[in-house]
Amino acid sequence: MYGKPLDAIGFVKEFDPIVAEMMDREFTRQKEGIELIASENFASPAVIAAMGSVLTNKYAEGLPGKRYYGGCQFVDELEALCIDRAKTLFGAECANVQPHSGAQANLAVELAFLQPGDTLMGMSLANGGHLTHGSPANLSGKYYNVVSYDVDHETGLLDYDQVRDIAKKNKPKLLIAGASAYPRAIDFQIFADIAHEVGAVFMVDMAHIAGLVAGGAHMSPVPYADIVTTTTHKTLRGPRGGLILCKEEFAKKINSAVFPGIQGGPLEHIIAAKAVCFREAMQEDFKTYTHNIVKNAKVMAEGLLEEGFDLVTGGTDNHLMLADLRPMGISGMELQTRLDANHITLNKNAIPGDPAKPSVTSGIRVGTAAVTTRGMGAEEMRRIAQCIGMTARDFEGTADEVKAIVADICKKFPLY
Ligand code: DSN
Repeated sequence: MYGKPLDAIGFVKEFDPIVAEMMDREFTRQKEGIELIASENFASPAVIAAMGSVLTNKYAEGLPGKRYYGGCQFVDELEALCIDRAKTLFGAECANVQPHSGAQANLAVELAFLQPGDTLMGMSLANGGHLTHGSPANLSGKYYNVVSYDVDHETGLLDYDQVRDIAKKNKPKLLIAGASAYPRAIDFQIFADIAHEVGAVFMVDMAHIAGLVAGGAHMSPVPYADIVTTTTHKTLRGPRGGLILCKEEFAKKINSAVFPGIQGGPLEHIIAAKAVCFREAMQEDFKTYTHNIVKNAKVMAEGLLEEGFDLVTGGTDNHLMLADLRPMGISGMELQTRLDANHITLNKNAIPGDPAKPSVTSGIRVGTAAVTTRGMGAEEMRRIAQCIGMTARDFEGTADEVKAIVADICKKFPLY
């Protein structure tokens, strides 16, 4: 599917060599490094071209056919197409393609269904949830009465009985499933049953797994949830942005919560790129890509175990895994810093019940979406796992060898 992206950097350089040089250094970093951040990916040249287009010039507050500005006839067509594609791709009744991000999508849902002080239940940030699922540092934690569920600190697994008990005791108005750092499949049917038992609206934030869902590599939450939110740039591999899917009965509430509730003008250039992304995700090769992400994650997990890492839950069902570094005697921050120096990018991550500060952590999160997009397979996963092991055990002694392996892999699997 890849051609080459347009020469945006060269174009910028003609007027602004300072910005162009910064863009170029970032592009070089992407090309010459191994990207393991579980929430990142490489968008296609067509997605990137749509983002960098004249559509950015247009104001279009409102919805297709009901705008507050003139001249919206073409962006109306485009946004309507994007909505249709989102509905088709995920089998949803309704879609709002305007959220600028996943965080905006989540806040819109919370605004739509909760009054300040109402009870919101989500997975705690420290155990793999997201800021917008009720973290005290986020608006969701400040405006609503938050009750959180954790994973079991021994097994690292979701304890659905615990979720049910907490829900029954606290009767949340909104129950959120979905995570930023959970390596196993989530059973949305059980969550839906719990939500129904306590009369909660059930929302799934599928941001991390949206691509897997689109490609059939993870159970879809759409048949079970009242509302599904997502980003469009993680495993889904589109532009940086958000999306809300919902049942017909909630569409009006959701649409007004997005605009005028929390946003002004939609980003029509990003909406065009979302439409391109959805078309890409309907292709046969996208299915293959998503199944390969999961295969690669399993091989990476085996490789990390062989290197002596302890994996939370012992492995992965999706695109990511969490390594508990305590047996290796190194913090997440230290390993992230060392790997950065060796041109391997990932992020430090708290592990369940982590005794270390969030800025330090005892773990790392490893994702395989971006390396799969570059075409890498089992052999590369094993080599990368070895590089992570070498870097953790003997950074100074192995740095040259690791950098050479990274350079070799990147040369064999060029980005674009
Ligand atoms: N920041 C994203 C992640 O890395 O998982 C979640 O929004």
